[in-house]
Amino acid sequence: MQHLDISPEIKNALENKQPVVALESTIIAHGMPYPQNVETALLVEKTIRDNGALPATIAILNGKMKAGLSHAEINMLGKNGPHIAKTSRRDIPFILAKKQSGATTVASTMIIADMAGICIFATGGIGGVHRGAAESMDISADLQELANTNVAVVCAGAKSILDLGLTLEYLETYGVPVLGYRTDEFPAFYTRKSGFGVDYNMASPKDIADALKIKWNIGLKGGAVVANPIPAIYEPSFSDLQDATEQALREANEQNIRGKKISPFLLARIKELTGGESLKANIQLVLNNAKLAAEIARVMWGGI
Ligand code: PSU
Ligand code: MN
Repeated sequence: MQHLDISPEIKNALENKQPVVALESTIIAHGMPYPQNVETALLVEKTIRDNGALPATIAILNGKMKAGLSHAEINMLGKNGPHIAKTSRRDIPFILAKKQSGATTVASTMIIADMAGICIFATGGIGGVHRGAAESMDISADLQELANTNVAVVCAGAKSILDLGLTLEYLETYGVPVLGYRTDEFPAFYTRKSGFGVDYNMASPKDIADALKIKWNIGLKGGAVVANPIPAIYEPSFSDLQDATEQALREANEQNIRGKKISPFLLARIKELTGGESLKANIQLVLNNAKLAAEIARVMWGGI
């Protein structure tokens, strides 16, 4: 396709049915500060390779949708972070038409992964229904994408800056399965527990891959959330995190921060307020998700 550029390595892997894991770029450009964003993105790619799959980081660069970035391209996204447009479903054609670059969210990464033929995707956390959504109507386009696009998203749940109960209700309405990897509880990103359950507790990558294959083989469109709790040793102190989250939410409200700016603002503020502890946890949970996604991709297609 004219607008899609798949790197030769990823193209070759897909043609030969080798396992590939998609990765998003909003987390690089807007989710973490430089240089930790670039270091993490490269380490995530390495983790996927070490676990027997190939990483395809997805972004829009100079008016082309890309699956599979070079290290220089990842570095460019990380360095220019805030100046790169956060690009969700609605934005894609406009960034392409203007030959600009865009950092893809979970929603737009799913779209491009699906076009490229990749169905497993690893990230940190998905967007969801924001607290106060009954007033603001702030519901991430990620949820609607999960309803429609055949890509499974391996994540550490969703942040407690969101309304997790409403997020899970929304996913239920749209028929998106929420799987817990060796857990009965939906994790809350930095923490292993949220007080909310998952639909199915999955014991192994193979069990996850088998159910996904059936879902798509029988023509049930849409994705799945594979919720993988942060390893206990990397879980930050719950009360510090809760205090930081509450304060960041208050400040966002006072400063009238809305729309696509809110998630990056809260992430950066929580990092400052926890003295960097939240960022350390964020990096570890992403690596943990990359490993699981590679394992699922591997059993889906067989090893490389
Ligand atoms: N949650 C995180 N880190 C992130 C994001 C979410 O912990 O970087 C990013 C993802 O790219 C996600 C996007 O798709 O924020 C959701 O933004 P919004 O709520 O504006 O749809
Ligand atoms: Mn939003």
